[in-house]
Amino acid sequence: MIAPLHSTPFDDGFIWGVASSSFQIEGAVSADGRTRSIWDDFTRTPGVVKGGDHGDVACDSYNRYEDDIDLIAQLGANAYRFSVSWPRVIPGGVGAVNDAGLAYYERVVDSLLERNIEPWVTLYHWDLPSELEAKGGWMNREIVSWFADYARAVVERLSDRVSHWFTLNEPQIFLGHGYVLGEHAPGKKLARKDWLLAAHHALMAHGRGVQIIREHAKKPPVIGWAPVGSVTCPRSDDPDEIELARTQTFAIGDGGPVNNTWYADPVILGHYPEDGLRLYGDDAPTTHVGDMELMRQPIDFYGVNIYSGDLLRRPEDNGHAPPRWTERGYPRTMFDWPVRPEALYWGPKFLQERYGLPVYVTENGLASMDWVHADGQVHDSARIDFISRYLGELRRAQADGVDVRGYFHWSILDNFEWAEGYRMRFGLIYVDFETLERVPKDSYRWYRKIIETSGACLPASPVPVR
Ligand code: GCO
Repeated sequence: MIAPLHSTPFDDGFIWGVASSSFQIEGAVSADGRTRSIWDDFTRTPGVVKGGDHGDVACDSYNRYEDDIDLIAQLGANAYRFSVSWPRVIPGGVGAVNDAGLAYYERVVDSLLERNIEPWVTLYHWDLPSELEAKGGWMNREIVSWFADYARAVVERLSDRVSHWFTLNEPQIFLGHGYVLGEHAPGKKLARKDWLLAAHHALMAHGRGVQIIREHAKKPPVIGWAPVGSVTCPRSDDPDEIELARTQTFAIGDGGPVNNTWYADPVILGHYPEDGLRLYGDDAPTTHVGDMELMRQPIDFYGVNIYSGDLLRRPEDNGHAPPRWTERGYPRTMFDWPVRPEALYWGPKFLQERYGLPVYVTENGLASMDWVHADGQVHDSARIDFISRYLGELRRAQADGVDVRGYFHWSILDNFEWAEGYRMRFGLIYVDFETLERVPKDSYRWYRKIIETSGACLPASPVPVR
């Protein structure tokens, strides 16, 4: 445990949260009218998920949400980011609303509010109803109206108590891994023209979702989204390097699906980035009248999921990145992601400069090799150090004038980590996936102290990772 050096706290009113998603924690995949999602289907494809894991039980949070919310309350968190499962709410994806499905989320919301925890609801965190995928999924332009109907059902039921909303979680990843690499559901490997069309529809669905929330919310809504943040960090404080890092952060790069601007520029600036349009050429989607205006619905914050960052590629590197893996022996998480705390300084800073919105870090955390030690505790010192370093950098960004307003740790519980199954443990709470017992890790207690002191217990200044 790092010695609690008293240092500057985060600003008053800073949001201290934890995050999860429906398919990764709920289980109960057939309970109360829920129908299949693309992840139920994908996990049944032999060989695609480590260990043949699936989400049938997961953390069984569908049945244990009260206990989990008690643990969130004992943490002192004032916000909980979770997602609603589309196939629970509208079985089959379109048509009749399933009252029992919505009733579950009402119970979750009421439990949170009873404990003075603000619900932050993600409408789409990857569990697309299987029937919609059969109709083309994100490739079908009708998904915009399908998503609108789903969003309206959720907002009409919950918005008298929920005011914070995310439309989509990480379009770069659900499109990139699901429709390009084939490593996530639905396991497709589309041509560039096709995944770009799917992305176009996803951005339109985002915009339509914002409209629906604003039209039907019963409380004034605060609306954003949660894309992944791809951050290039300078390798010094040289202003030219910082400018080059900024440029590289917002470049379309090799034209793959994981970048910032192909998604954020339409959503916030109202147009696709020029470098992307040049690179994609005829593969770029045909935009119909009104498409870009629909995408560009005003949002209230930029939520961003940042876990790591790249290092600046200097001209003398001949455009080649210092590949993450060549930094000999550089610290990495169990997912092989470099520990790059400065990504939580430069990412929020660069994003706010470009898009002018308040920033919330809506996911940050690491997979580490956690197990219950002989003393019955989980001594996850790597997570403690990780959290301390990343939050130290986020606080530095806030002190330097970046309007960063909150942090949601990923995740409250060890959970189903997509193609990795249950082997990648991201939780502040250890889950025994045989007994489903929860064991708060050392990092849970450290995050509780951080929340109590609003960061004043963090080291006074960041210590470079080595
Ligand atoms: C994502 C998803 C989460 C992941 C987490 C760890 O960012 O990929 O939002 O569902 O579990 O990021 O990979």
